[in-house]
Amino acid sequence: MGETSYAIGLGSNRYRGRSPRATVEAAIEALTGTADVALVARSPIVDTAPLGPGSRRYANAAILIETAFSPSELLQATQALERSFGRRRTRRWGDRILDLDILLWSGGCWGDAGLVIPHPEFRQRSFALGPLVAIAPAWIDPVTGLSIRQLETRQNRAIPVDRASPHP
Ligand code: PH2
Ligand code: MG
Ligand code: MG
Repeated sequence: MGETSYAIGLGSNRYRGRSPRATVEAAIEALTGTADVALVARSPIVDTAPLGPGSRRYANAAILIETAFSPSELLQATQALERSFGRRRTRRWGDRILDLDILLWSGGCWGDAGLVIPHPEFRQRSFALGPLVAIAPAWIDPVTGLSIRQLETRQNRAIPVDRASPHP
């Protein structure tokens, strides 16, 4: 009743008392271990090469959740969790203890000063699409009209999404 689904991408590539993989595991438990957020599905945690200036490999995963939170409320919750794990905002794409990105939501598109859904770059990132395809292959990206499976296939073949037909 009034529940909304979201896909969340998780990433970690810094040790802080525990490994990136254990950090991602703990973050999934922390985010979904409350009455406000229910875990629907989770991907395996994968080990990925850093995209951008990061110096260490990442542990990445994706989860599907259900919650009555609006996108803004969920962003507040995910940012509070990032802070509680010790995240400090430094340079864009720098190494991070915990990154929680709202990738998709069942309401379609959202955009305000602090948050854009779908995540503007998830279609180009195999570390987001790989975990996502494990939990939501048939979810339709409202921007391109393509399913997550189609986006992941195209990403692997390196066909730019903006040249891909939405109705193959
Ligand atoms: N996140 C970034 C930048 N680069 N690379 C990998 N492999 N995984 C990530 O989660 C990641 C990244 C910015 O959020
Ligand atoms: Mg990110
Ligand atoms: Mg982020």
